[in-house]
Amino acid sequence: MGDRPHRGEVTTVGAVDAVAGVRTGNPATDFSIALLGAFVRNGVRDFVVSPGSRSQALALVAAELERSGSARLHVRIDERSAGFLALGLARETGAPAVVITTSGTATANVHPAVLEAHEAGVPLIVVTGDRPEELRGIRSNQTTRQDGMYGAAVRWSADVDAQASGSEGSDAAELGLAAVRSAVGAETADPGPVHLNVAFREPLSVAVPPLPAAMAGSLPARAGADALGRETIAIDGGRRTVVVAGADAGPRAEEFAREGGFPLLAEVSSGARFGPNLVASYRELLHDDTFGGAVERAIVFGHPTLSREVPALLSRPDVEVIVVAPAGAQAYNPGRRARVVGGVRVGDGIDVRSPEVRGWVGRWVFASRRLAERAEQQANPSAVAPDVAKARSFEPADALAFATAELAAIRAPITRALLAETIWRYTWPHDRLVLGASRLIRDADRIVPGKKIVVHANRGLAGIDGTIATATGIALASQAEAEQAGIPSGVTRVLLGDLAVLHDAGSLLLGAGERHPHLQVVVGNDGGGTIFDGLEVAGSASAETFDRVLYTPQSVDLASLARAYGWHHSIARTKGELDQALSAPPAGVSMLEVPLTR
Ligand SMILES: Cc1ncc(C[n+]2csc(CCOP(=O)(O)OP(=O)(O)O)c2C)c(N)n1
Ligand SMILES: [Mg+2]
Repeated sequence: MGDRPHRGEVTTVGAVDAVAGVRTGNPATDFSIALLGAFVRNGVRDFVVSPGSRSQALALVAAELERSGSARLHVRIDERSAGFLALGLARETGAPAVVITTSGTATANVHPAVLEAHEAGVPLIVVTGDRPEELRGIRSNQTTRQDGMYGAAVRWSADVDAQASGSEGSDAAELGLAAVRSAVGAETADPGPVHLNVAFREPLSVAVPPLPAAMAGSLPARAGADALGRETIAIDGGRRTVVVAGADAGPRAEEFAREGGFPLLAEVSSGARFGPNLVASYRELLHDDTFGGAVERAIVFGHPTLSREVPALLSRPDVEVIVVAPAGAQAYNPGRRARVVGGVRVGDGIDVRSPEVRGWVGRWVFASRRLAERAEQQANPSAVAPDVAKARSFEPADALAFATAELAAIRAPITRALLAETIWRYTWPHDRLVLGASRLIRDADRIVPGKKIVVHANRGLAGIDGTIATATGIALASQAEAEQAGIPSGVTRVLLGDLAVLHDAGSLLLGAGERHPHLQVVVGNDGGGTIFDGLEVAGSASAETFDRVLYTPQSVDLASLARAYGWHHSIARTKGELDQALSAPPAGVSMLEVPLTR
């Protein structure tokens, strides 16, 4: 979520609009109109519905809100897909997306997305349909203990009787506002998921009358870090300092590093991997005594998860660690010895033009560029500038040598580093890049250069689940918002491994009438989970056993899988094919398969 600003100010429940006045006489439907109307008035734009009987009133009202132009509706039969889709929508917009499910196991399928939202601080509102108290605990059909089922992962949960608060509607509206305020952290500065478990009695709904356009209001503002008791401190000079930017650190990390003249060690999904102070090859340099060994202070933004070197640095007793956490009750704190603050500013004692400051940051940046050039040459030998003299020569031998070299470059096989580097190169600011949990995100983190683009990754829990659904949500939200703003919308690409694709294959299902975003799923197919080949035990365990329980080989025909769901599929085996496929992704949804060697 980074520093994404929240839209506008608090809208109060008192501002009753036309939707809030609609009554049908059916408690379930009236409650649903009041609740969902309140969501829209308080900044919610996206509803994700999974079908079911108990939640029918909510689902029908959500459809009516879309029809009246008040909100966007997305329908998914699998609640796990629905949950991650909502997570992606919320990640991209900063506004809570609402997931609506029926009772029973449906509710548990949202749990993975709830956990990721909890750990990553993404606002999400889950509304689950349930039976009323008198039907619970007596083995009624499809009835279980849903109330409070997400435990400590939610910021707030409520068990509500739709009938008790339905006829008036004002209680439901209060509830909607309270849920949004809690999800965005309006009082707590601790955004995350919220659960409303709603008991509906029969008759479960009536036809929803056409609703007037709802008063689409703005989102409550998130509280400042002082709500968490965290102050903003001044950082002074005199200590050799680096800035570390982990997942979702946001552009503030880059700005602060630049203002203070600090080297910026920014992970690929930090939202801060750009600018003059960027040290892309930070891992190698952290191993080096004259760089990593010389660090005396680290200022951390976001949630670093991609390297072993950063936690090692932060647990060194000779390194002072300051963690900047303007939001989130739980702060990153390796070794529990960090000073956690709400913000930092550059103190008066720092002169960024002084030779010491410029020398320190300059050495890091220079060394990083040297390493990056070398890595790039290894990843992509053909990136070495073509021999232009030969191209211009009239000697047939020169022309042939040039053509042969160029052809070899186009036909070069694809490595992980080349794949990561190429996808990065084709991503522009109006595009979105989503990185799955795989060897590939780590390779990308090792090599890609600075670029100001929007990158998302579910690093809250780094699950391989829900990656396609999350990327779909990001694509739908970014493209809808661009369209609304009248600016060209780009493409969303997701780079992930084969097991992650198979884990979330169900999210390839876009039902009839559902929006197809411009989304390219890029699969690095190495036949299983090769990330585990990096484990120490890979060298000592029996190869057969290791493969069976960790690598978990698969040979699914991804082309058939994609086509079964109506997705375009293509394969890139060489650098030339990869360039072609990434530079012009087909309209709508497509899968690009890139075979990789183990
Ligand atoms: C839901 C979930 N289950 C299990 C894991 C453990 N895990 C991490 S990476 C991985 C395998 C990834 O394989 P693949 O997607 O093919 O990527 P590769 O590393 O091969 O590039 C697994 C099972 C996880 N992160 N999330
Ligand atoms: Mg794999």
